[in-house]
Amino acid sequence: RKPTLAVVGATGAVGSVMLQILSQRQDVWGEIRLVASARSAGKVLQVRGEDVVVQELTAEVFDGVDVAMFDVPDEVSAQWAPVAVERGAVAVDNSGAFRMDPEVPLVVPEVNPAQVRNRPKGIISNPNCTTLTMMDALGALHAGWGLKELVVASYQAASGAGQPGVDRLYDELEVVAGHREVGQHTGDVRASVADKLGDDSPFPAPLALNVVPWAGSLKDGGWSSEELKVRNESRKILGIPDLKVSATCVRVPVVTTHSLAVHAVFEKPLTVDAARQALIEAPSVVVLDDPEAGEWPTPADVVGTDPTWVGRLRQALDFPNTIDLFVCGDNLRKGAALNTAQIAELVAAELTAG
Ligand code: 11C
Repeated sequence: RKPTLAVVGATGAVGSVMLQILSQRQDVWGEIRLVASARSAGKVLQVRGEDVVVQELTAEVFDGVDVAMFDVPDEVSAQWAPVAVERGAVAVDNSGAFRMDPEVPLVVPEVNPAQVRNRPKGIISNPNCTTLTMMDALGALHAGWGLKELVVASYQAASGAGQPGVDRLYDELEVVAGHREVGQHTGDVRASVADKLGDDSPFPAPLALNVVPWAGSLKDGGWSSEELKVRNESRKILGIPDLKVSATCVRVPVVTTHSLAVHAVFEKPLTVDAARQALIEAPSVVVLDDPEAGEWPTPADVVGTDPTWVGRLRQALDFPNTIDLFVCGDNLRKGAALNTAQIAELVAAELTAG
């Protein structure tokens, strides 16, 4: 029997991409059950070319389910993932609710696949999309040279804040489009956007014609929750508890695809050529790095693709054993839905093998 899958949060920004991914990958699933809040129950969505009616999130919906994926806010996962486990499912959770729980593995299949089986609570976590965007590349380099320190700046897309983030960016762009006087005086972007759209935004400042040095909530010392996730999750996935990490997370007016400028320091001496070769050989990394030809990854070219794209590889001029690079990845695919699907497929293979 092929295992039964439940997709909880099927109607959200990540859920919608999940349905495409499930329709495109090798089909390891028997029934696929789509689940969402009462508000979305009854909607008809397409997966694997078939119409499927969305069911309401209840305990009973997990009866007979082998694997339940959660693409929902932290508090919904915190409440419902344990319910799915009680009903007999393995939960694969894409929220932040369980990621740092020592009894919950945090898995990137290209980096630490064996951790999938280490799940005493029946829950496996999927990392934050910003962390995940650089993990395949850093995992490959860490395997060769031992990662010691990481300094990163992110350039995060609006869809990291879900469909409301995407809608807000498009609405703001519509407000400023064609107004060539806007963006030249202090506060004029903020005033035009607020005038037309109000202040109720997922972002703490206008995103159109702007960059916003903030993602998540305020934590001690002025850090954002997103920056602390990058630090803590990188340490856990790579298995380097004392990895030195400093992150600055920034939102940019891109719809989908997160980018990061990475400064990575290694234990052993490495050359750019050797690092490039290791990245070329890494299964899910594509190196696009020809500055003479003006070739490097950009979100506009990467969106909708599966790999981690790496470019701008340089030996840091003033730091030994250090490589600087730029990485881009679709935050809804490898950054969220694809990685969750890959984890779920590892569990399916385990269940099918008996
Ligand atoms: C963003 N990375 O771009 C966040 C969204 O911990 O799963 C994902 C938050 C999380 O806003």
